[in-house]
Amino acid sequence: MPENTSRINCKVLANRIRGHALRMTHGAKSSHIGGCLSIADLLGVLYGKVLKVNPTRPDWPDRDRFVLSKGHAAAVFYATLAEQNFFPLEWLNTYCQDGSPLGGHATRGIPGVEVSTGSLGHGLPISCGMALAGKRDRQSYRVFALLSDGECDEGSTWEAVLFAPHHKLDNLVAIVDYNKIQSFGTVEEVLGLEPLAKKWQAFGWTVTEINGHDFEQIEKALFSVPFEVRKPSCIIAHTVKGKGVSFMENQLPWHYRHPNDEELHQALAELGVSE
Ligand SMILES: Cc1ncc(C[n+]2csc(CCOP(=O)(O)OP(=O)(O)O)c2C)c(N)n1
Ligand SMILES: [Mg+2]
Repeated sequence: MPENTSRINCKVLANRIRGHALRMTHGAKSSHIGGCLSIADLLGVLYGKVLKVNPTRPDWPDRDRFVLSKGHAAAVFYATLAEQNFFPLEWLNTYCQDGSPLGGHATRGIPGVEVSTGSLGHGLPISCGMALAGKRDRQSYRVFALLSDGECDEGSTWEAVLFAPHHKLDNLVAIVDYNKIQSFGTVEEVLGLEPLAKKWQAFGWTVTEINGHDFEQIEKALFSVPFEVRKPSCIIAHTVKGKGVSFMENQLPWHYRHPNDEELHQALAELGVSE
């Protein structure tokens, strides 16, 4: 079975993609570095170990599907795909520049990107469709959707949360990046979600809560899916927006701000990656 051939240590991968995302948002003067850094460890494990994908054949029919529902975190997603050889690393230098294939939100057509996302609240509904198609076609692939906590404010997300258990989609995994911050305020200030796990459970999902920066916990959860047969799985990952860069952690402005020269230098030094 063709699978990802370029597997590297998940922690190393997570650190590298943090470095790329910092350089990309600095170079493009673009937003969303905070929400990129909160999912780097999840992406490191997903692409380093879990997903059955093949960069030389991105449309391999049996591949697992990954949907970055929080499509504004495109920089770190593109960095992951480039590190995994879906396309050349050099493309990352063109991020958000005129004529580049890589825009500021995840875009279908770029090798490894299943769905265009960025308009929040669509990733889980689309993932439900993919999972239902897989069941009906008797395919073995799984569908992993990575959502933001902000997307749990949206009705379309909750329609999908209702839909998946009804259709017994145990090939579907929703991962919530619960970094507790949205664009202009904390989740608690904007629209509180608690008790979040109980809400997903009440809709019929099997739920586990993890520290989304603890590699053992991430791996254990992702290798245990489906948690129950005939039920979709939800992983609520408690994360830190801006994780890995001291002055970005839990700081609201880094949803929109890009690092200047000095901040980039300091951030890369903290991560121990080259300029
Ligand atoms: C439907 C929709 N409404 C508004 C936006 C603008 N927007 C971009 S990111 C964001 C919220 C950021 O918070 P969250 O969703 O929690 O993302 P994260 O913290 O993971 O970056 C919003 C409202 C959007 N992309 N799509
Ligand atoms: Mg958030």
